This record gives sequence, C-alpha cells and structure tokens, in this order.
Amino acid sequence: LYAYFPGGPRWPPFRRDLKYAITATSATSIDRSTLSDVFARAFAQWAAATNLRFAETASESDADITIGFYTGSHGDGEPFDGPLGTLAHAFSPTDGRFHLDAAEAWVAGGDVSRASSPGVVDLESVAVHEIGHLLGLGHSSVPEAIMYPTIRTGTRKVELEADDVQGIQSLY
Ligand code: TQI
Ligand code: CA
Ligand code: ZN
Ligand code: ZN
Repeated sequence: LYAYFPGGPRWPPFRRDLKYAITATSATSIDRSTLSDVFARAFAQWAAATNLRFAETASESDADITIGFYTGSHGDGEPFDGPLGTLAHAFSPTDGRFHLDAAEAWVAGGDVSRASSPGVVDLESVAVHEIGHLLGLGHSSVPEAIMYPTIRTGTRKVELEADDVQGIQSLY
C-alpha cells in the first residue's frame, strides 16, 4: 500500500499549476534538451493521474520545483556518496527541491539497451519516483509500485502502478 509523509503534506488546492526549473546541470554530461524531455515525460505520468499540471520554466525564481545534479556535499546536510548508494533525493511538499547524484552512470532518453547494463541507472525511472516524493508520497509496500523503496540497477520502471495512482488520487 502507498504512504504519505508524516502529517500528509501536499501542494495546496489553489496550486494546481506547478512550474519546475532544471537549475544545476554543470555536474552532468547529459545534454539540456535530453534532460528537458526526460523530466517532461516523468512529470506527465503524474499529471495524467491527477488534475495537477506541470510546466518547465527557465526562471529559477518562478519555479515551485527545482531540479539539479550535485556531487558530494551540496549544502542541505544530505551529501551524495558517489556511484550507487543514494541516487537522488527530493523533499516533501512544499519544499520542491529535487537533487540527483551527478556521480551516477545515468542513462537518459530511453536508451533501454544501455539501461539494462549493470551499474547504470535509468534517469526517467528515478525521476518518476522522486516526483512522487515531491508531491507528497512516501514509500509503498507494493513491489511493482513506482514508490517501492528499491529498484534493481539496470531496471526501467516509468509507469505508475494502480497503487501509485490510488495514492496520488487520495491526496489530490
Ligand atoms: N533515494 C531515497 C529515495 O528517494 C531517499 C530516501 C530514503 C527517502 N528514505 C526516504 C526519500 C524516505 C523519502 C522518504 O527513496 S534513493 C529509488 C528506488 C532512490 C531509490 O537514491 O535511494 C529510486 C531514488 F526506489 F529505486 F530504490 C530513486 Cl527510484
Ligand atoms: Ca550515489
Ligand atoms: Zn540534496
Ligand atoms: Zn523514495
């Protein structure tokens, strides 16, 4: 079953149009347009299940959600740890910060053949999971769910499971 963060924080009902900015990309070699595509597809999964709408903005000051790649300590007390281990983290509503470990062997743009190699991590799969956290979902006990707390490396899981849909629809 799905879960929420303690106290059930969520984006308030008058905030149905959320803007995201991809703000810190100098630590990754993935090109900008690929990042835009991957994150747009990941947000679209959650938009399809709710009345939330997501749009990318170039202006960080306009953004509800900020997405960036970092290595090691990066100022929030949750340092990244190099390849594998922690891949990414996102804060609960309405913080909006979503950080990715730049040290991962990220695969982006649906390169499924590379995505199934050992040690590589599918960016879109991690993005769909972290957006769930940004919107207020905790971890699910259903192994097929996007919000299940573990994923095998080299796995691609980008579509919401019934449990994820029920969780997000009970919140929004
Ligand atoms: N990052 C953890 C995660 O997002 C961070 C975390 C640990 C966390 N405990 C939490 C976040 C409790 C919110 C609430 O779950 S991770 C996966 C998965 C990670 C793991 O790097 O371990 C994905 C990030 F599910 F595949 F294991 C993305 Cl998809
Ligand atoms: Ca790591
Ligand atoms: Zn961080
Ligand atoms: Zn998680």
